[in-house]
Amino acid sequence: MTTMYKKKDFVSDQEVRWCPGCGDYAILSCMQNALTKTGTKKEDIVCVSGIGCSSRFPYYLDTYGYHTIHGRAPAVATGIKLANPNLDVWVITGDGDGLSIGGNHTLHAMRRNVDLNIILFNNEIYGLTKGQFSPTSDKGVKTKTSPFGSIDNPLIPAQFALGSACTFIARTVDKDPKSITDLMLLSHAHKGTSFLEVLQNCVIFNDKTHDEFTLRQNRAARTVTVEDGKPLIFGAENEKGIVLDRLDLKVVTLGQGFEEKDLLVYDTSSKVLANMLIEAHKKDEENFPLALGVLYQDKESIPYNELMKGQAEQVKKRLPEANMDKLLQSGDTWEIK
Ligand SMILES: Cc1ncc(C[n+]2csc(CCOP(=O)(O)OP(=O)(O)O)c2C)c(N)n1
Ligand code: SF4
Repeated sequence: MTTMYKKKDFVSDQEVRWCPGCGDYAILSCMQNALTKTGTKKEDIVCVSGIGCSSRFPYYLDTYGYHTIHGRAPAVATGIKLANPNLDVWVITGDGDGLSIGGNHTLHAMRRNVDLNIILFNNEIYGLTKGQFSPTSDKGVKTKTSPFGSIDNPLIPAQFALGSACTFIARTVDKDPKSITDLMLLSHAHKGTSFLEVLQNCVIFNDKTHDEFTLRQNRAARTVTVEDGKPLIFGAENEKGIVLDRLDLKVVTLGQGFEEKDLLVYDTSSKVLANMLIEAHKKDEENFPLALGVLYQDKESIPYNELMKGQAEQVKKRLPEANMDKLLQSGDTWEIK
């Protein structure tokens, strides 16, 4: 891979206005690192965001950037990519921005499979507006807008992406910079919409909410990192594994009737497996690990922008003499008097 830049080349001259200790800093730093490795020229990189603390990101990254309106970053980014498919377009959004007001826009960018890299910072709260619950907040959580405990079912971003026909879905945590950078690079390499969720800590309004999965000392026991062709194994001593038990997944302890060869081997091309892991964790969060890494990828994916270009070329060949004036005068026309 070509390395054209140093990390400092992607640091902007803007004063960072995130709270000290906010998880957003780690993600920004990983992005600055990742961009040194993509080989893309700075003038060909655009970072688009909506509204929220996370959406301040484009100011802090020294590339082209666009701080758009609440929830609409995927729509604006789609326009940018279709107008100039040579650009690397990154979308930065939060759980409130991308899944509440922007849920519709995120869904359609994904199902169309526009070649965008979406990074969703999931702190399970509205940070910028000072601590209201969001679509990913846990049931029962007490916030400024749920003083008696939220009665909403939380949305699981990776499952939303699976249901929206997204062709690349990954998940990681803000306390694992290597994994964030690696997954950003895999997102970038994917052709089509890539969706990377980062569990991010809001120190002010929802502190420690992901600690069970994000702290280094808990990660081995509480998460499983999936890899294509590798068995589902986890635990501080790699002593736990996941097996297929009829139509369900089950956690087992190695040496207690199960060996490594009995474990389920992950296949990133299987939506069924990705969904089973998500469902098993949802059903029994205490005992079933949270899956991290690339959960799903369609390696054959053809992005919308390529299909659009191909279709336009075909049509141009078929209709060489078409012109705008002729088009406007064609079909049913009315004269309004
Ligand atoms: C149309 C509109 N509705 C509501 C708001 C208020 N608002 C600003 S940011 C935000 C939520 C941001 O939450 P999230 O995306 O989770 O980002 P975070 O601040 O946590 O990074 C809301 C509701 C707005 N700016 N515009
Ligand atoms: S309010 Fe939360 S999400 Fe926003 S900058 Fe502060 S710590 Fe980060």
